[in-house]
Amino acid sequence: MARKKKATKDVTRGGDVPRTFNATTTAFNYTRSEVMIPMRDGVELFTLVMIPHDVSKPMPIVLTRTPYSAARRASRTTSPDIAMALPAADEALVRDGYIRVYQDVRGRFGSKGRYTMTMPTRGPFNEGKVDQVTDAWDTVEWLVSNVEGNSSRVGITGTSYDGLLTLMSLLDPHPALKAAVPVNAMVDSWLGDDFYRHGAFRTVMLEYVYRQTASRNAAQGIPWGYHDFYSAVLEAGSIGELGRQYGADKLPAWNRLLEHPAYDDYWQDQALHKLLEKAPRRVPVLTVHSLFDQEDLYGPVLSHETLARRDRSGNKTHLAIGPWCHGQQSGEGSELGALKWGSDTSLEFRRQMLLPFWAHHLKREKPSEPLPKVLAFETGANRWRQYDSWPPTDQTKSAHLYLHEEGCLSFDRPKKATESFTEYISDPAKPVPYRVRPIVPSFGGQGSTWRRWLVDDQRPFADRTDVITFVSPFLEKTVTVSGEITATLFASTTGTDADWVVKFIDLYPNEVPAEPSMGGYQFMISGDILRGRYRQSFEEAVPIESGEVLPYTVIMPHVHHTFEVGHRIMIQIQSSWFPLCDRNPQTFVEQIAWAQPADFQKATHRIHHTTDSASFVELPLQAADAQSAATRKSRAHSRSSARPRGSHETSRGS
Ligand code: PG9
Repeated sequence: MARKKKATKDVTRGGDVPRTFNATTTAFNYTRSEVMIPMRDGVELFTLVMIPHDVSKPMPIVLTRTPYSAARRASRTTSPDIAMALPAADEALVRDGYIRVYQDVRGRFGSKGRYTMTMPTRGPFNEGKVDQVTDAWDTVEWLVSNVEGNSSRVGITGTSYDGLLTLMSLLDPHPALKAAVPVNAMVDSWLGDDFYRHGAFRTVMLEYVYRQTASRNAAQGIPWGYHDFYSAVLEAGSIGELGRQYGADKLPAWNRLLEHPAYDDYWQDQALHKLLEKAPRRVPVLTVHSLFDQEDLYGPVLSHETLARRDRSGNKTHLAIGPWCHGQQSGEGSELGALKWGSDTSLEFRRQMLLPFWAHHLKREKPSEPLPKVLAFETGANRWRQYDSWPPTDQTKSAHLYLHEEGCLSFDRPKKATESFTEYISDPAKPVPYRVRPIVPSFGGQGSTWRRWLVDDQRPFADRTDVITFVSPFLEKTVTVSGEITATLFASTTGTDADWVVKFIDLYPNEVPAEPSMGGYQFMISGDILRGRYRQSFEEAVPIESGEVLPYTVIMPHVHHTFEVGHRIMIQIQSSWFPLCDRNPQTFVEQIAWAQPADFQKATHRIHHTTDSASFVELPLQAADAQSAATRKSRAHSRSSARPRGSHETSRGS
């Protein structure tokens, strides 16, 4: 006789959590799989594959490789809709029948293996058998062989670090790789992306390296103990000391950055625009560049130039330039800080350029009109323009805008033969802030507005005695600048080293009726720093001869901007940009990262404006503007020129 099971009221026995529980996914319009893909050295990489249902044809794959967690990119909600689980910009892709794949690079998050930050390609700085080039190759091979329903056509894309990985996949592209979209890619991190800006160290990188390498999962942020990053960096003294205080001297990636202050073989061997020179030029590439990218302002244009030069067919290389901060092309793009562009430029780019590019190369759907080689948003005029090349040198003429006495700017060369300079005292104890304080730590800080700092109003700095300003008369005609600008400063210092920061600014009319808060706004179109010790060669630091008038060439980020009638052009010059960049002690020392308190000395700097030492900014002006600049040459360059009639018609954001 079967024994009767004793009834129990105990609800705690097995606990409430079953050993296995599979959620019902019948309503889901996609399959999400997590796979470990083996690389050639046996290391397995965590990969998330999102396959939309209800697509009858084989589907192309769009892959992103990242150090920032694949799982986080594809787990937004528990909705049955694939688009709800993915970043917003992926919606159009998955609706359109693409398989979306995200992968953690080796040593990060779900992937096995060891992480090396911005791992150099195989060579003197990586003696192993694998790198991001082989990992991309092995991943594509696995995906086309194993993912159900794929069409054997793969595209790769990513922003910033993921953009660097995108470009690396082009160094030895798998045959199934048919298109690439590097966005805001870090390409040359000494010249101007992320780690250095022409020799000046970007202190914000401490925060980045710490988060990236203190743990596998980016779980640890720096315990700053400061709301104002300015004070944190200033009080530490040197950047080496700052890192040491937070234990970063135990992080190999941090030490590597400080060990290579000059543009040595470590940086040059990794510079992707140089590596791409030797790579096969087979894969169509759409490069995306943001005009106000607070992190990677140089890379995209540099790598595009190499790719375009090496594209013999002339039809595999495209460039999109938008009025965005880092990564903004994938979000909402109708404004940045106080600047309004009049429409959602990010959406326009994705619809007009990105999706047709993928469709053309991954689905073989020809666009109704050939895609422009260059699609560039012109700030100021707030419109998209198309060009055959970037910079559009066939449409521009170089013009020199000279610095003059009494803070004037003009296309005329100064006439004075001697003794004409503007002088300021640069005190490392009171460096010029790059933003209005308090400056909340960039990446991790609560309430940080780091993403939009490049468009901050520069007015608060113009009044400092250690920031000198030069202003043009009110413009009577529009002036359009397209391409790279450089400043040549003839400067002298009482110190033996110095930094030179040049900011190129659109000075708004005193009143802007359509948007009163923009009256007198100082909009920095471009700006950069040169560490004076690298004036002769980026590869070698040499002291400055105290008191000597020497030329310094400050290379600045590309612009595509129209100064409207009634606006003025302004140049600001200063010798610190803190704590965006570390302080120059102004006394020559071998290692600025480890400068001692006594090395930081006040110095008097002079910017000269005589006929022979005529400091100027070189501008690529659109041809018509260059002509009218030439005819304006003989006009007076008085700062007090009357405001022209009609300046109230200045339009913004329309
Ligand atoms: N700009 C970031 C970065 C890339 C590579 C190295 C260091 C920083 C990024 O957004 O990925």
